[in-house]
Amino acid sequence: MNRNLASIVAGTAVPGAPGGRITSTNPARTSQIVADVALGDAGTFAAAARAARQAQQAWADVPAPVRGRAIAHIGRVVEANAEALARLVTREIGKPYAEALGEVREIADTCDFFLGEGRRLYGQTVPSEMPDKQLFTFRNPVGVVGVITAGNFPVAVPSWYLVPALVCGNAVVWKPADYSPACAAALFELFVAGGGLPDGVLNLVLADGEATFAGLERALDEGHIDKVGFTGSSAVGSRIGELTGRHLQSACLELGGKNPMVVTDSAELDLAVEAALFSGFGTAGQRCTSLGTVIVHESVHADFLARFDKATRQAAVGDPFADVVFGPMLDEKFAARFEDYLGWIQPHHRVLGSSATGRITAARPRDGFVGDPEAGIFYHPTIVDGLRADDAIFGSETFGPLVGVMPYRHLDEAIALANAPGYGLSASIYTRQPAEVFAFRRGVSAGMVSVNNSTSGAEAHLPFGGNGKSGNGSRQSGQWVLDQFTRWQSMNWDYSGRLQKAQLDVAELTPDESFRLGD
Ligand code: UN1
Repeated sequence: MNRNLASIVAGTAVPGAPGGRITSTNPARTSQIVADVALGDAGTFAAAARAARQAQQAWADVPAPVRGRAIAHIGRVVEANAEALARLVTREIGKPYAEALGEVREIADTCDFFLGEGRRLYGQTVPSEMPDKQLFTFRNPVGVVGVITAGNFPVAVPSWYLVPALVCGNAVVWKPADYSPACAAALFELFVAGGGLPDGVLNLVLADGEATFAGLERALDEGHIDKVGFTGSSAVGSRIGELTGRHLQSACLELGGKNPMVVTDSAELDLAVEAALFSGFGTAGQRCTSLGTVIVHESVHADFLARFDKATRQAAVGDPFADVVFGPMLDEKFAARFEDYLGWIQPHHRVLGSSATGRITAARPRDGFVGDPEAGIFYHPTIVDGLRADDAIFGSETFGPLVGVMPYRHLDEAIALANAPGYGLSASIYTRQPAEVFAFRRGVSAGMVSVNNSTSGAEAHLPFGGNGKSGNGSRQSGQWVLDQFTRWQSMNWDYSGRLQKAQLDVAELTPDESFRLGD
């Protein structure tokens, strides 16, 4: 079914196509159109922020437990539509169907966590230093939240923003990736219908990147955006951080990763290989948590590499509705960028993992490919061994099915290599030695550390986020994200009937500090 989509502001589809028209196609079968899309422009984004501003106070006035009920209903309606939504994810961005179902599950998990938050959103009562005075803290919504998301997790990652933002009493303008508009429109409908959300509480803006940036700038100038949540590249994240910083705001930034996996000499190699395959090539290596470089102890380097090469050669690649490890690239623009990354391979590298590198075609076939490679945007999985610390492939995220491998001798050296690219999202270690686990945890710069587990597949209720080029230290998910979508307000209440001055009118006890116990 082909869909006609437009932005939705204050409950109404935006007429015309001020930002032009695009089509969204199936990357596994590029002749198949998934949606015709009328794009909005900067004005659409600014109008959506105005509509959200108008709707926000009434939404904040809805008692938090009732907002929590809305989240509960959204979770149930997402579950009831799980297969349809997962099928759409697979059709629009080519994520294998089993993974797409997992992605939908992550929305329900997020709703399950936050539905109870409507009944918590705890503040504190705090003792005062003076009598007949009481201190309190309250969580207030920040106001209007602008959410800008990538399309590699077109429904789960947006829910990480939308669910807590809404339960905390904020109104939202959501701008999804321009290559996953049909998934976005479906999720938007599930939220609005399932949650019974009043018009304007959640608004959808379909626009390209530049129009979004201009619209965000305008909305910030007009004072209609109070917080930005952004998931995407480090380059765009730093532009958004700069723009919001000028407005004295700190955005919630979830950016790229160059995620290392350290395989020590005590590692169970087959487990490490399975994890490298899943996190290196799952979603065709297009997760922010995808494995970047395997840093493997020199004594097991050759053995690990041989096993990893074998497993990668045997991995099923192709039709994402079949049982495959990975399907197509998300969109042509990611394929074009991936071609650039392949150009970073140097003569000193050894390339393994498939029968060829680059796009899978009749001339460059992949053994065991499932389906017709030329119908879509499919790439060979590529292992690049022999990385050096000054290689571009070592230092930068290479979004796509490419994993680097390099040896190390001492754990300190492995930790330094893990941190060297300057990202800090997810890092993993395979070892049987507790001392190595804790040395790694302490030394590695990542916000998320896995022990005997891959770099991807974070659970939806632990703090998610990174440091360095991976983000500005903000964390999503679980109780930690509440600090992104609320502001603490403190209140003191003096009922003594006089002006008691803090720090001045405070009773002092008189200790005897020279006191010593007798023998
Ligand atoms: C992302 O790629 O932006 O941990 C998020 C994982 C997923 C989320 C990835 N649960 O791999």
